[in-house]
Amino acid sequence: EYEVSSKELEMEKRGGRIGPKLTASGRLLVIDDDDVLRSYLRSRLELDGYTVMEAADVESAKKLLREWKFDLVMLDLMMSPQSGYDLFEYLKEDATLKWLPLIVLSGREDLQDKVQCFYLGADDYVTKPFQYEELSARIYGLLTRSKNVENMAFRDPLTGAYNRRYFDHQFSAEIQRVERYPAPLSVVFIDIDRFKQINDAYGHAVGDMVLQGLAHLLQRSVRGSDLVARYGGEEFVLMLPATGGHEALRLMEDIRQQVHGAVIARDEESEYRITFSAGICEWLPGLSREECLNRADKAMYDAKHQGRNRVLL
Ligand code: GH3
Ligand code: MG
Ligand code: MG
Ligand code: MG
Repeated sequence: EYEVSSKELEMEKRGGRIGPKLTASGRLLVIDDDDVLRSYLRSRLELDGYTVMEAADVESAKKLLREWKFDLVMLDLMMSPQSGYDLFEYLKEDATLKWLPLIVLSGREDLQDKVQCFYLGADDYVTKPFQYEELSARIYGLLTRSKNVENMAFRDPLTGAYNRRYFDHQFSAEIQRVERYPAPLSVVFIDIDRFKQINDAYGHAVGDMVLQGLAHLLQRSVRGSDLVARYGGEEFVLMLPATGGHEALRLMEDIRQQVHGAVIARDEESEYRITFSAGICEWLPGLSREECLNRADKAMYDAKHQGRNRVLL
């Protein structure tokens, strides 16, 4: 049974904490059948700045994992009717959940449980009762490391946009998801018009600034659930979940006009403007990731041939 340690209660009364004041953020999922523990953890984690969701059993945890994107999961082993091990299997089979940082919260000290959990892919194993400060520090460390690894593996260093590897992975996962739970899904292929002329006329550094400017504008113009990635040199792709082809066309037409009217980058010498051409493909059942992207790419080439600075569906 979980108990708050006397030291902790003492600290809480003083409103203090051992560790540094955190500016923590992230969405955490606490899965435990112990109501008291869950609500205690939730209130402490929320004070640290996290967003917290709770599940009391494996089925409701699965439901939340399908509906939300979490940064970290805390999982109790001893639950009924299904145990925490059942959720382990579920997480490891799903491409989008496989690498989700996972801390096991267990009442069992058995070596066998610990060893099994780490082989199954747990990042940490904390036994109950625990002191909140220690758990909080473990969460913070795990989140920081996983964000860093994610950034290095999945972000383009020049623009900060996601890279092609991440896009392909997420797009495949999204296709898997809409095959199971039907919903609209569109992708957009964007290519800057006559970008070579910018490099030739003003130099590579200005070209780089322009790429950064466009990436920022794209990121500002889409929803949080949309994905912006740099796919190649001066090519960007967007993944737009819950968005049909015509809605994507309206969005892209709006972005096209914004870019056409904007100063995308500036330095002491000058202000730089660009246009882009884009192609959209709405995913339909049976289309592979490659086929879908090829269609968007082909629509983009048609837009080029029709005179550039336009978007085609
Ligand atoms: P189009 O309208 O037909 O797309 O013409 P374009 O000039 O944009 O097309 P092209 O594919 O011929 O040229 C793309 C250029 O993008 C060539 C390459 O030098 C430049 N480029 C690719 N990656 C980078 C980069 O990271 N930084 C800079 N500054 N330029 C890049
Ligand atoms: Mg339990
Ligand atoms: Mg190109
Ligand atoms: Mg181009």
